[in-house]
Amino acid sequence: MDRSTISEVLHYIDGERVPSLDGETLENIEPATGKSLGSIAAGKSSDVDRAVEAASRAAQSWAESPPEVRGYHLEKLAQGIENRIEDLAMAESIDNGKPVSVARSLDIPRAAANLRFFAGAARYQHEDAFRTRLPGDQLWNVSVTRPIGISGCISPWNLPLYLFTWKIAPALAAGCTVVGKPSEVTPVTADLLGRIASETGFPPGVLNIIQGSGPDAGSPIVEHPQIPAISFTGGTSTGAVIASQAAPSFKKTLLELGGKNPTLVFDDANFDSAVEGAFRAAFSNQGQICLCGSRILVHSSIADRFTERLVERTREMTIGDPLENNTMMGSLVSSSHLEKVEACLVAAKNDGGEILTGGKRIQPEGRCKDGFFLSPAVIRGLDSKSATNQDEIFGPVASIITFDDEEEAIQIANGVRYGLAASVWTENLDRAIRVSEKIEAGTVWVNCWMKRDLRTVFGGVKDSGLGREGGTDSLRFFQEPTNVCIRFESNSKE
Ligand code: TXE
Repeated sequence: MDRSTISEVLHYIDGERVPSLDGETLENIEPATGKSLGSIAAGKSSDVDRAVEAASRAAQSWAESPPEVRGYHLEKLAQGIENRIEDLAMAESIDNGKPVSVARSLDIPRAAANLRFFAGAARYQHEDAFRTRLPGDQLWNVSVTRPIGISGCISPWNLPLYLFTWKIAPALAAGCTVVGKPSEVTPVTADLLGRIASETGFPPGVLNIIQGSGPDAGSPIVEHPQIPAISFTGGTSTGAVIASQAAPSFKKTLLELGGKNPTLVFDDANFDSAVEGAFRAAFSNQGQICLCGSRILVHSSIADRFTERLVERTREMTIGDPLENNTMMGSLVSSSHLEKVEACLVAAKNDGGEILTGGKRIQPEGRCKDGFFLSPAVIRGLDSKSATNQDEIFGPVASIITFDDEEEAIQIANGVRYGLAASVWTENLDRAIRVSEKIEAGTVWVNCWMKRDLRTVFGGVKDSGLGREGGTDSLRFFQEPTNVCIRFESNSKE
């Protein structure tokens, strides 16, 4: 991939890639090397206004276009992504620090799948109608949905193109024009998506992409009077800020926030599957997925053997240059995030935790010697109420907590302010169902992790979010239904 194509990240407004009106830029740092990748247009409210004007001009024709036309454009965008999988995977890996193998197998294919899924959802979404019979009144009640309007879609840095398209696809499919903003930490693939939109003839003004920081570019989107809906994925504290900014104008908000997800391993689990499942849940994407299983709850009778095997498995990870195909763990996303995770490890030790492996900075040979690498850490011996077991660390850190019975496991699992996801490992079907029903989370996987069907509801409870994405839930978020009640004469007067 020619790195010059990602050295200048611009906005995508009204079908054109443009710099900020004030010409200001941010620097983009490559996490694996700590060196500059180039510049990012630093969006401000004036750029957001330009994007909203373009979205407003395109709004009526897009809203009135037949769903199959919207589906056609979304599928062309998906095809454009699929035609450039290797370039996009390289760009994502360079920008985020994740292994290129992960970007190639997960991030980029899922971005295309998001667009294709909602192209189909648009075509097959039905309206509800009810035949109402009242004394003296014969009625049809028809629920008619219309697009809510210009939609703000704000996404994070951990799965950049995957989550950006997960938000814009249903909005576009529902007939909304979009002002989207990726994270300033990983802006590159959204910029490449703008190029692909131009190449595939995506109607100008329907999709607009603003680059820049949260306060300078994100806030103006949240507060813009012509944007009635905000779909956000990111940190819980940022979600609270966005909710407070949106509240005064009663904007519709969908908030996908942080998690502190438990992996529950019972004594009757398939031992090897549970070790591998807990390992993947803890360390995939450098532990930088809101769904990661950062708390591993293990029945006391198998805890020592399980811990020993998990430590062995963790030490097998090849950590290094994310652009090498055999790399299993790349760098964290930024130096500040690396420092945040390291501070959490210091706190874990101060609280009496035993770090059984990892938690050390790694300096790979060659071009990555100054990158933001940290070896995956397994900790044990901390109370379930310690900061390590309560707060989202969002890095390659897993903490083992033991339990003696089902009730205790459920109590520990639910004993945090989050409620996003969990995985339960047991060969006992009754126990799997009993436990899954009692866990406070939006998603519970049984004997698996991160298996996704885009039709299913996705989202969190408590401090993990507000609302649900997935399938018709995503479409409905970007629509406003109106019930039309029609009275008619059932007997002809002729
Ligand atoms: O996310 P932020 P960050 C968690 C994780 C991480 C923490 C912060 O714990 O350490 O969140 O990460 C935009 N108005 N997750 O700083 O700040 C911002 O520009 C409008 C979990 O990356 O939430 C970016 O585009 N927008 C999460 C997006 O919000 C604002 C994945 C996310 O940024 C804004 C990533 C504002 N005031 C981090 N402030 C998950 N649930 O998957 C920021 N933004």
